[in-house]
Amino acid sequence: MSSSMQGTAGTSYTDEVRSLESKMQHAWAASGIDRYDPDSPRPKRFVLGMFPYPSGRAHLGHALVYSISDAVARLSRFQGYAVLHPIGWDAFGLPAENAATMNNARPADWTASNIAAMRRQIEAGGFSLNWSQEFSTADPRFYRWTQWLFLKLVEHGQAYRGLSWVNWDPVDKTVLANEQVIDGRGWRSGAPIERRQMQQWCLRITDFAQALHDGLDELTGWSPRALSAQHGWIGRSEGLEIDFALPNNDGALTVYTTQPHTVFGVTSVTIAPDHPLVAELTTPHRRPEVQAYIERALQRTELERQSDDSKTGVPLGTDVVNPANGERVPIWISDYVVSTYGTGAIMNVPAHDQRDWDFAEIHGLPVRTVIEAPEETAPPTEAFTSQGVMRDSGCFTGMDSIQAISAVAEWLEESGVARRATKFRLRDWSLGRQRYWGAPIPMLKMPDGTWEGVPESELPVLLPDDVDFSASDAVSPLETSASFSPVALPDGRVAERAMDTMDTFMDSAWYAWRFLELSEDMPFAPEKAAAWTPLHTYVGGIEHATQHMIYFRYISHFLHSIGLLPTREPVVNFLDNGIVKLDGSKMSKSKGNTISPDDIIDRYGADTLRLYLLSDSPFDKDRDWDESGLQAKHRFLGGIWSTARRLAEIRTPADVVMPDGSGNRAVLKLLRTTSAALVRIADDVENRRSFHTAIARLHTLFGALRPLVSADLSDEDRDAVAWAYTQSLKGLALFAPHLADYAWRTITGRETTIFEESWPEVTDQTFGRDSELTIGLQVNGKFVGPVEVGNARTDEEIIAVVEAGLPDRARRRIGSAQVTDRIVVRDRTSLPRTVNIVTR
Ligand code: ANZ
Repeated sequence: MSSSMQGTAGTSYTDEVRSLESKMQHAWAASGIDRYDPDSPRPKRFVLGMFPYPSGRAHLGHALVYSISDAVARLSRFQGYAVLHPIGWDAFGLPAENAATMNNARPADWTASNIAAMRRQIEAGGFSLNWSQEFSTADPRFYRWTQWLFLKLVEHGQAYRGLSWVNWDPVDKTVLANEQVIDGRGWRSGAPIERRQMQQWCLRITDFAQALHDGLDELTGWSPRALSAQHGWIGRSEGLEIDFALPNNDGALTVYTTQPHTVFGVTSVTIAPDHPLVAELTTPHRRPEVQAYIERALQRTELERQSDDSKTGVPLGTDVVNPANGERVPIWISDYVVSTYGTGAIMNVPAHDQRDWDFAEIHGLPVRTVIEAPEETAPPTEAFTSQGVMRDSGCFTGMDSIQAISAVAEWLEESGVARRATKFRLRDWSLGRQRYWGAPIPMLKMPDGTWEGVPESELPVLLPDDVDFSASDAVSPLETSASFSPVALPDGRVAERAMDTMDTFMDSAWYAWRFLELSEDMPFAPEKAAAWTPLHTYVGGIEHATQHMIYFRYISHFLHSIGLLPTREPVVNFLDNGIVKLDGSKMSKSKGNTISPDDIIDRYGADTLRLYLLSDSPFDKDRDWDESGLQAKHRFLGGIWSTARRLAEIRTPADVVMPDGSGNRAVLKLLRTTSAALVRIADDVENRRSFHTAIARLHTLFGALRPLVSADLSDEDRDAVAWAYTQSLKGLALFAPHLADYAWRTITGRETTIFEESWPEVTDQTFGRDSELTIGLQVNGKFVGPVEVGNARTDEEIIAVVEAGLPDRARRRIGSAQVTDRIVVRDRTSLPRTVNIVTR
């Protein structure tokens, strides 16, 4: 056989790959193999990679996302599912608007040309996408339904106008998005940004906080890191609200705590700078200092305030009474207490809370220990936050601190000064954006000042064209349009339109369902949703594990509550991929360290790129770009390209049939290897989402096939090899579909695609089991010799075989010690390699 890259007529895989891939893509398009068949009688699967934002260029992250979704989609089709694997464009957003301001381009044109460029790039990847279902969220035929959804939210009491913080540019007199604030200054004016409160449209996602929290228990197909991000964002906490009486019996200040047992250690109470009682609780001589502090604090975002450890603050001059011991303690304000969580007021226990410790240290407040550390020696240098024994705590002194939590809580409750409370970190969703390139909020302000929804029949509320992006005195660009607002009502009155557009997270919170059906009459049909949802697999970066995935879940819960979706939870399996780095850092245009997928596809083909991106390490780990690894994948594929052609020379291309077995030991072994590998590859992709091990198995498998392709065999055995080869191509087809289909056609002589075939119905017993496995035996990690385990493969089988025939050397090593564990160690293709017997 010639060198791996050389074909018969002196051509090579590298020379041929571009035309081969484009031929396959044309054949797929012509045959309609990737058609979406909404009414298919087959079981259904909806597989989706997060839709791209059309920035202008697709990057390796996109290639990775669709390589993952495509592997799942293609395996599902082989397994007999009808598959929906669509793509669209998350087309609204600020960059289009910035381009409009800078280059005088229309956001719609800028976006459309970016979509056209990126569509070409993504098409070159050869993903089995349902392009028939493509849409852009900036298309009025889509955003009309985003507006419809908003009206549904209004109808069901989910939307309201509330105060929300915005970034105000005092020179341009406009609201800026967070991305437009650079080092605290406006991106165009350079002016220091002020934080201001403005009336905005908000959504009551907090109504669903408990349901969103509870739903997480169902999500067994999500990674622990994604679930923990969701838990953190929703932030459910159970605690106690405790009333600290104000002087002169003038009501109470209520604090929220999760550690009620520390109440005897309180040495001050701190409230948020924007707590409603600040003014009332500030004594006249403290007022100037308090006022100055509040002004400074409110210029900072909540995030800045909480991540900062300077722990500034000022006292208000008033005391409150600790209900546990009747002691008076001073009230402070500090910006590490946020007004939007709990009650916006906390009891400070410096001895047992590190933030309170730091605060007390800076401001010279006393520290009072009420939980004794088990081995206390020197005076503490930080807060003690573990379990211990209560002290100086009235009748609770001497009690274990964990038991004291509920004991103290009950006592305070019974005394009528406290109530149990459940709190969430989740805040309502402030939806309004003072931006142009988004879906206009379909609301009208009536002459009497009340708000009404635009009638459904008048949707969409179109974005106007007559907008001046350079006007620097408008809160929102829509205000510069003469055609947009006001509007004459049928009854002769005149109403003003809402001038804001929706946060683009609203588009991505429901877009998945639009793929089901691009209807003019409804957002999507409930029957289609009943048949196709929830998403079986959703692929995207872990950075979306909070915001997007929270909003997506919220809107799905909402749509379920009004009967439009069959399940609350939108996503069964969430595959959160890692990122592709260059020399250890994230690729970015601004750093100039990017690798273009186009360039790689040009040189090596899409199959090489796709196989490479999923090989070697788990898909959810970050990986460093390595050209030599890429070339190794290219050589591997080149080897398959030439052996497939070689097989077609030796054996006249013809259909393949599954053999019964073979009298030839090597061929029989190959059949066993092939069927076992295919079972594992399907399991890797379907259940373990372990694409890199599936690819490692393909390497082993094609390595075993190769020598047999040109071996001296009977016709029957050659046919058996051809069968094994073509079935292995189905495994390859999940990652390198072009070459797999090309090789399939070459070997079978068919004009039809491999993707019309089914996954082979084999088990790892189909050809009997290979009964020759030998593995290493260890005692306490020390090698004692090889053992024959015959055809045992599961942990239990292997341990049973090993125990039954324990070699003398192992017996001597174990001696009279007690065996505590037996561990089967597997290689990365999960074949057993070693058994380790562990003794006490
Ligand atoms: C007294 C105490 C003693 C606390 C102690 C902790 C340890 P999670 O679990 O996240 O809900 N807290 C309450 N409201 C706050 C607010 N608006 N801003 C900042 N901090 C606030 O956190 C609850 C704890 O966070 C509460 O329990 C309170 O401090 C603080 F040894 O109360 B703790």
